[in-house]
Amino acid sequence: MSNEVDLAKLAGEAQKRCEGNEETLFDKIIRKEIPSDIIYEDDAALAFRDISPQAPVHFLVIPKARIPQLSKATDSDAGILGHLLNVARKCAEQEKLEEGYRVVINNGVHGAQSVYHIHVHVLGGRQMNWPPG
Ligand code: DGP
Repeated sequence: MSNEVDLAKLAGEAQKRCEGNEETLFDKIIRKEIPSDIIYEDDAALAFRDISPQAPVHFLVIPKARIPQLSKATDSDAGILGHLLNVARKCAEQEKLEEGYRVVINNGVHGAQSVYHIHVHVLGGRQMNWPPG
């Protein structure tokens, strides 16, 4: 199989996920069908440690009602999007990231998004570099 075909397949699969009709493993994490290290939960949001941490502290904040990605959000999602950032801030405080931290939302193929359930990455506990790769 050529590299172009592989890339096209990957893009097609990503596009399908972008439609937002498919569950992701984060829905299973919300329903506690997959174990995760949850650090915060309320009726609208969940925060849990990333399975593949890229910093001493690395957790994800997700809405319980799935929005597949930032570019699929609408103006009516402003409340939940704001809530995710508030949860990120409170969890960062709880995790004692007093020296600062990085907040990242990967969006779509060029953003290297791999799970199509919007999530806010919070990374801290070490000096971050800029620009990101
Ligand atoms: P992104 O590339 O922005 O879509 O990030 C998805 C993140 O989700 C990635 O950093 C790894 C994390 N992740 C994937 N599967 C699991 C899982 O089963 N449990 C947890 N805790 N994190 C996961």
